[in-house]
Amino acid sequence: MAAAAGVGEGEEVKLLGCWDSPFVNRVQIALNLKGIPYEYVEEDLHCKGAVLLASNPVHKKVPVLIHNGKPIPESQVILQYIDEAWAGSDGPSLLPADPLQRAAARFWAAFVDDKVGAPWFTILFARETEEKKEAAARAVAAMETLEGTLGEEKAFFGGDGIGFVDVVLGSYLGWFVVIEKMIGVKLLDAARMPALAAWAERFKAADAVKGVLPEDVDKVLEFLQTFLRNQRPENKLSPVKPLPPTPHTYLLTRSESTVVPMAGSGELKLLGVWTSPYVIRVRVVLNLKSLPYEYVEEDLGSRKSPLLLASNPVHKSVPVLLHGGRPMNESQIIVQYIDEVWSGTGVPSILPADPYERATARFWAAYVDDKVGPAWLGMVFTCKTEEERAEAWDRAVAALETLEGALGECSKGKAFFGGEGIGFVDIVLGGYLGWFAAIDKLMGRRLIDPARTPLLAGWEARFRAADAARGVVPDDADKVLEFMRTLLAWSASKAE
Ligand SMILES: N[C@@H](CCC(=O)N[C@@H](CS)C(=O)NCC(=O)O)C(=O)O
Repeated sequence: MAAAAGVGEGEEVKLLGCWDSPFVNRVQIALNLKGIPYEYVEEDLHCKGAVLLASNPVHKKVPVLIHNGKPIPESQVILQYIDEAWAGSDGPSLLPADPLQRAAARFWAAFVDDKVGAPWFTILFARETEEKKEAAARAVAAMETLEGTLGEEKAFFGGDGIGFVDVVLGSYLGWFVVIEKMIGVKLLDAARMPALAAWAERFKAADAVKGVLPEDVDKVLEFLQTFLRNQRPENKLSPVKPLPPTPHTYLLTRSESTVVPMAGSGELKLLGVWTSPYVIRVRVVLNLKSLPYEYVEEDLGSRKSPLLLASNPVHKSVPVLLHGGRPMNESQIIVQYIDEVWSGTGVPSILPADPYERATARFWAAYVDDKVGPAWLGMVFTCKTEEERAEAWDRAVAALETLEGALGECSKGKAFFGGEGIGFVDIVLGGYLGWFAAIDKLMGRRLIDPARTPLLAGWEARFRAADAARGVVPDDADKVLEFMRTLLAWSASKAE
């Protein structure tokens, strides 16, 4: 496709992909929208090329975008990178300029991969038809929520033109037809979801989309069958992991509502729970930016506040940040929102300015929630046996070892993942530290063991000592364990 004015000269853009992958297709659509010429390399996922393995050593998945030799994996990270690295192109912006609208777009894009993408994967790879159908029902419920979000008035989720959510959701459209043929379930039923059905037609007709999505249903089905037949145990596909479930079943064991006294305006309200890693992140970043906020401790057991239910109707989880009464949800998204609204001279930045460094930070932050989050939930709440708990421990340790390497690379010998100061990855990982100490006590071993991960051990001490973390990251492991036991007892009594 032709390059837009000023785009592409002297640039080397390569995309490692697989023709039927929605994650790859969305990157192709974004590059087309921006008018960025690129070289496309088709990967054989059963015999991955050396370049793919070297450029995405952590996940070994497509897509990987390689821009002037620098690799960027993970489709949603790539989309944001494209938007930021080619901000000056003639092509449209994927994310809106307004921080609140950006937060909303990020929220719905995450919702799509969590609630439509994860079931999509189960429909493809589960053995039993029953399991496939259950996953399809979950995806349909999510599509109905999206129908309500899109509404009648807008041509696209992005407004008049295709935006971030359109690209993320639209990339699954080719597969919807395949799924209908496979199990007879319509994920997008025009009778029940007229707005989405009309949206899908508009999306598929766009120049940037034409020729990208797989259209030949039988070819896709045949490719999938061959794929499943060839799947050798040592080369098993790793499933698309849903985002770790937000622990909205937390039971509150103490109630407090405080105004944290600090300089600045008073229009921020945070709904939280004191032990939640996700809430702690938001509190740390508010402290880093010296923003005063009202903190409201929620009772998440059976008495979620009406304000919480009204301001996070989709997940009903904390944290919720209300800024001038406008709510936003999901900790990583809230942290980016705060960073975007309160930026400028003298204010510490959470994400770096350089698009590639931003993509790297987003990649590692997603890694933490993908790998550390579920292991933490398992060890503390969901594992039923000692064996299961030991497996979750091993997964957490393996992830922390990978993060030890990431810390070395990102910090370039400085104190934090973010360099001299606390950055995005520091905040995301640091939110778990109170729980790590509690787990250490429970298991009689150290998760961040100075002998195994010396860099992380030094990092933990520095993070805990930072003004922004003090009083926010729990330092009393016994109290955290007491919280855990109360919660488990409450869950057990509910189950009886
Ligand atoms: N979260 C990733 C998912 C990418 C993904 O699952 N890619 C699949 C192809 S659809 C893959 O490369 N699988 C190879 C493997 O798991 O070994 C993204 O958004 O990029």
